[in-house]
Amino acid sequence: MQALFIQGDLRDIVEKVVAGERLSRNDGIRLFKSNDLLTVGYLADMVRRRKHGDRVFFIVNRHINQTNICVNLCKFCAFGKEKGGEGAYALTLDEIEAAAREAYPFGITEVHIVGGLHPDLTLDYYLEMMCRLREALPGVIIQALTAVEVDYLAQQHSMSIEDVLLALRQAGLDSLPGGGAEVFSPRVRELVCPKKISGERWLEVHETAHRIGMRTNATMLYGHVETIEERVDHLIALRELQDRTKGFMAFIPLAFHPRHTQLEQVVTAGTTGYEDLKVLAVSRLMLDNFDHIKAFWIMIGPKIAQISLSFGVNDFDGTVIEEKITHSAGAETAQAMAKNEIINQIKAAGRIPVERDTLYNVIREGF
Ligand code: V47
Repeated sequence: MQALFIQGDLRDIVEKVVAGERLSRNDGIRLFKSNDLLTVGYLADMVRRRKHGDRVFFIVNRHINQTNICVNLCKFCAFGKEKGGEGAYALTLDEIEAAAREAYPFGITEVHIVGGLHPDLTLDYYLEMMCRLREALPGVIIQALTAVEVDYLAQQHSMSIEDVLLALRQAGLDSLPGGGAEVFSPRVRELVCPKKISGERWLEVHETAHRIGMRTNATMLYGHVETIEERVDHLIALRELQDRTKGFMAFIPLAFHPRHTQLEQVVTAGTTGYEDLKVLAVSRLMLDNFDHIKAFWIMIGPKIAQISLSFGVNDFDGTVIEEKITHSAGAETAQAMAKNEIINQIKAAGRIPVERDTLYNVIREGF
């Protein structure tokens, strides 16, 4: 009821959120255009609290980027390299297994593996990767391969998306991460990632994963050439798919880092903390059918990630251990955050830390 006393331009949206009504495209645009960040955040916090109370999830995980060799070379990406180019690499399966084994004693429950579209890494490489990780790290969940990588394997082998996913699952893949979504608008894709699969195809891969019972995440790369309307359309496309499948677990907005990318001359600065908080909050409000909104501290920094816990976020990701994609593009954050540090950040925000696995099963609560 307290929210009803808020005055100003957003009053009708406040009433909708208090009543638990779905927000429209126009509401989303107005929220993004509003400079009343505290009201937007207050509303997102109200929704978060309804869904999760004081609990904030985190995960003990290890990211591995198997290769930076990529045939797409998107303009927003400083990580991708041409085959044979300076700094190009592809990890062997032994190296990947060793990296995962090294992290096992830290109590990881997830390995998160994404990389470039390497023309010579076939489905067999990935199937063996899954089998070896499954065997080497019993109980650890494998979240790997963006929709873009899954599509590339399907093209390489003239297979359907479903058959690729079924083969990978049989070998040990549990879940798809949310990368590669960028912004679905064809205009934006033409400007920043002309060779990448379309937004429709990205959604189709996730819909297929959901159909075979695989849970996935979703992202949006913001802070480059996209308009507010294109952001809202992206969120609504995700919301519509989620209405049909209920297969998404979390949404993670990704803050664009311009350094060393082909967009460096066009987008001269990274996102601001104000924008990061607004994107997280509006995402919470628009994605009413998503359980979790996740802050990836690697991209927005631990301080904004912590404050975002009062702006709609209920998941603080993660220990990570090693991150190459954002750090290639100038990220100044650390590579890893110790589990205790994450717990401290959450507690200092007045919340209850809950360790989860990839699928949001609770591992431990009450630290
Ligand atoms: O797909 C690439 C993005 C993604 C840049 O699913 C960039 O739980 C910022 O998807 N600046 C990979 N972002 C990371 C990702 C992710 C991260 C954390 C959790 C999850 C999850 C997924 O990073 C890429 C692309 O969209 N990216 N270049 C850049 N310069």
